[in-house]
Amino acid sequence: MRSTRVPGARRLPHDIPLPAPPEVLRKGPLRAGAFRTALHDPRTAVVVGRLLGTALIVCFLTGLLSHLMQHQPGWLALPSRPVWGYRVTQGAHVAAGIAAVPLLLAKLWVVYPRLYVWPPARSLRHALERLSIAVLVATAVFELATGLINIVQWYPWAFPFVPVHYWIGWVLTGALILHIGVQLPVITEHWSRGPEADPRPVDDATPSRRGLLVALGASVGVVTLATIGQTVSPLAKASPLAPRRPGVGPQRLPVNRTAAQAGVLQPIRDPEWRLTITGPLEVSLSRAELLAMPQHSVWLPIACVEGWSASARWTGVRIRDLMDRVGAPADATLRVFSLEQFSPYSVMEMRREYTRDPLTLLALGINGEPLAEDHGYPARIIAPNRPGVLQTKWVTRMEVLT
Ligand SMILES: Nc1nc2c(c(=O)[nH]1)N[C@H]1C(S)=C(S)[C@@H](COP(=O)(O)O)O[C@H]1N2
Ligand SMILES: [Mo]
Repeated sequence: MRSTRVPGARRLPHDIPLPAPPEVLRKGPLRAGAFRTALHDPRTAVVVGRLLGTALIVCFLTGLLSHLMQHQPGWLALPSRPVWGYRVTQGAHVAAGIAAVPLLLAKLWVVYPRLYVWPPARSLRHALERLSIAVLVATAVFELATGLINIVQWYPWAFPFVPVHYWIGWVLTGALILHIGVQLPVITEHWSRGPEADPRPVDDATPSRRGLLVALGASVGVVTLATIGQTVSPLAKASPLAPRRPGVGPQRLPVNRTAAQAGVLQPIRDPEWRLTITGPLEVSLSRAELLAMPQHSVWLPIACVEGWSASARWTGVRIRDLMDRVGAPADATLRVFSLEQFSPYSVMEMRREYTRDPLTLLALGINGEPLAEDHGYPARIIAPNRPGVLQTKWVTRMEVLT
């Protein structure tokens, strides 16, 4: 092994020649030549950074969309088409988040020598810049970690995941934009490969940049393939790490929360179950009466916020037919109540884009069979292009809001 001193070993990613720390501190990461590989350079930081930045921006935009679909502001009309829209955007949200994990690890490895710049803060501006990096790293780690833990359905924290994941996403995006702004000169300078851009490995034990990027590409490929089958059905068998897979579950559809977990077994098995609809008029319908109404079949996906999705053939009564029964105005909003109580799924609202859509059903059957208890028996909502959390199961009452 050659033991040449790495040229510019104390020239860290900003290309700023750094003053040496005081003699007593020149140990460990603070000694000259502490970082032997040439891959802690700005070009590698830019190449990895733009991949990571792209993944994080995809996460932010798809996450924002998901938030708007779940908390629809009054001024925003949502499209109920394409029916698979949310399946694609939320699948992309989770896939980009998973791909961002190896990208973030690689990026942190490339730039971590900058932790040891000397002096730790040259000026107020430099100190603030370093603080913003601390916020960026902390929020990125937090978002990816909580997202991952959430999709495996483990909720070990004492805070509500959805609003915290959402608001930290804004902080992360702000810190990311600031970082891109501050680093813009470095980014533009190293965006394209320079003549001496691919540094030769220092010795046999250190990788080349190409080697690093190939390994990184392979890691992203493996984690993506191992999980993407949760939404891309033909790849389900190739995805051993997918928390849930299309086709696996009662009636070939995954279940998020079973009837037993939701504590609804007793009321849904009650032969006296009836659906009450209130509006200008009021009706109460048994399952047999609902089955006697015109039945429609639709092929629609359940697309869970946690990234899995699966299509099924749903059969039941059109929501707009039920609303007509109680004399609801065409643009009325519908509030739907589940038998499940004290849960975020107990009440759901649906505006006219969905209620008037001929594909929106009160489903009574799935894939040619009566709904399984875990899929919402005796009746559930299924609507096109909507987050799974709004596809309310075990419906008991609907209220027309006028
Ligand atoms: N009442 C009620 N409805 C619910 C849920 C629930 O826990 N309780 N889970 C929701 C979520 S998060 C999803 S993804 C879908 C899952 O539907 P499935 O179990 O029939 O596949 O139902 C939705 N409807
Ligand atoms: Mo879900």
